[in-house]
Order: sequence, then C-alpha cells, then structure tokens
Amino acid sequence: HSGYVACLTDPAQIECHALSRKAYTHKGSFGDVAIIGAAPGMAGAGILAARAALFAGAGRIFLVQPDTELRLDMLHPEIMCRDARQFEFNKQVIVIGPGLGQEQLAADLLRAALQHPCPVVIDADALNLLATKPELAALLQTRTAAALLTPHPLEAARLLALSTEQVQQNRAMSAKELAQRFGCHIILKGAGSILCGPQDRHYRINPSGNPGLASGGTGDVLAGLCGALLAQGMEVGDAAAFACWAHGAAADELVAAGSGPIGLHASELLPVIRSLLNRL
Ligand code: NPW
Ligand code: AMP
Ligand code: MG
Repeated sequence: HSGYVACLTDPAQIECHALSRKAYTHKGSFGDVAIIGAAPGMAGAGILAARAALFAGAGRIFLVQPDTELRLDMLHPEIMCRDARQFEFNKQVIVIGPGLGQEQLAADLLRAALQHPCPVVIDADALNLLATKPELAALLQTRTAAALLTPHPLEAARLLALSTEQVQQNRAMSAKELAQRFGCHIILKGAGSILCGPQDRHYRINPSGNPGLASGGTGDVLAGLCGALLAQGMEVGDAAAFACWAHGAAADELVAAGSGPIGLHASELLPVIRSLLNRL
C-alpha cells in the first residue's frame, strides 16, 4: 500500500523493561487503572477487564460502574468497585467501554475520560459512542495524552461508516484510516490483529492467537491487559503490540495443553498471561 509496510510482531523486540521489578518498589510504582464499564447485564465484561489488569501487574485497580450492580468481585477483592457518579479521576490510566452501555451517563463518562490527561484505552461501547457522537470524536482528536482504540471489525465498521465486509477486505488500510482520523493508536482485532499508530509508516500483524479466542469476553481481557501495561509505564505502541502478542500466546498455550479451542474462555487466559509476563 504505497510504502505502508507490514511487519510481524516479534515479542523479543518489544521494549518491556518497564515490567521488571526492583526490590524497593511499592504498589504506587505500578500505576492505577480505572476500568469504566460493567453496566447492569454486562458486569462480566468490566470484571474481566479489571481482573486482566490485576493479573498483568497494575498497582491498584478500580472498577467504576454506571450503576453499582456489583459492590465487590468476590473472587478478587483486590479490585475496588466504585460508583461512577462519585468517582474522581486522579492519575489513573483509564480503560473505558467493556460492558459500558450507551446511555447518557455512559456518554458523560466517556467525555470525562477524554478530558483526563492520562493514557486511555477505548473499547467496546465507548467505541460505539464515538461512532454516534461527533462531539466526543472531536474531543478525542484534540487530546494530547496517549489513546489506544481496540475495535473488532464491526466496531471499526461503525467508526468508519462502512460494512464489516469492507473493513475485512482491507484491514490494514482500515486500521490506518482510523489511526489518522482519530490521531490514536489502533488495534484492529480478529485473526491476525493489525496494529498501527497515527504517525507510523508501517503496520504490525500479531502472529499469536487462535479460534479459541472467538468467545465473549476475550476482548475485555485484552483491554484490561493494555491498561495494565500502560499503567506500568510502557509506551503505547509497545503496550498494544505486547498485549496482543501475550493475549494470543496465552490462548496458544491453552490449546497446546488441550484446553481449547473448543470451550476455551476468557477467564482462563488470565493466569496464563501472568505466567507469560513473569517468564520474560
Ligand atoms: P456478525 O455476527 O458476524 O454479524 P457487537 P459485542 C462482529 C460486552 N460484552 N470478524 C460479529 O458480527 C462488550 O464489552 C459483555 C468479523 C459479532 O456478532 C460490549 O460492551 C460480556 N465480525 C457489549 O457487550 C461478554 C466480527 O461483531 C459482532 C468479528 C457488546 O459487545 C461479551 C459483535 O459486536 C461482550 O464482550 C471478527 N473478528 N468480531 C459479559 N460477559 O458481560 C466481531 N464481529 O454487536 O458490538 O457486540 O462485541 O458482544
Ligand atoms: P472481542 O470481539 O472484543 O471480544 O475481542 C475478541 C478477541 O479475540 C480479540 O483480541 C481478537 O483478536 C481475538 N480473536 C477472535 N477471534 C479470533 C481468531 N479466530 N483468531 C485469533 N484471534 C481471535
Ligand atoms: Mg469486545
């Protein structure tokens, strides 16, 4: 595509020294992540994103909900569940969208997140809100802090006002168009996820992963993982590439162990992702 060059992600070439831990560190050294989502009926999406941030090493994790359907993740009480109406944005990396819904409060939360001067990961319903609310898209375009958009092909199609087929026919150009239009880093998900940044002359193809990932909740795990890597200080392009690689590699390990592709589910990725990060 006119000098737009493809390369496969090589995990060995991704700068991830930010993840190594020195003796005199504390939870403040590994960043705060606020997951904004988990509306009634889709609490699981927010929980999966929050758990992914926990298993990927973020210092503190908040799960910020439009309605406090959930007061506590009983399996992971480390996660602090908060009511969005009372939540104060501080220095957290924000992951917004998993199970967020598209009500007025969700749009207000996205506006507040876009005005927050810290890295933001925009997924799921937050992408759907961007596709329907031009004022929010304009706010994203004027932001200076890092932003990472993680659409699946239908979410990308909504953002580009195309059909899913049109996006899939030219995935690399679709990702590039999104990166340039919004001035953001993009992960266009699906088999062989495509990654690119707004200034990039190349795009990356993620080589890991398999059809075991084709089940509800795996994208929510990816969003939380991206948030945790950003909170630990990785540069946004590296965080996106490394998150995609580790997410797919975890699925590949599960399949090799006989736990998929049939029946592989999002929760199972979490301890395997943790193990991969600790084996770096
Ligand atoms: P089809 O069926 O082929 O026409 P939506 P969502 C397409 C939350 N969740 N290649 C495909 O379309 C999310 O976080 C909650 C081609 C598919 O049916 C969101 O907030 C969960 N097409 C909300 O639900 C677990 C592809 O997109 C359609 C494709 C809605 O999100 C589930 C789905 O897109 C979920 O995460 C590909 N690779 N990938 C929970 N446990 O609480 C996707 N498509 O309509 O935007 O719905 O992604 O489920
Ligand atoms: P979402 O649709 O938001 O739940 O995200 C699904 C996740 O699973 C993304 O990271 C996709 O790249 C990944 N995924 C889905 N289907 C496949 C597949 N057939 N091969 C590899 N990865 C997949
Ligand atoms: Mg999703």
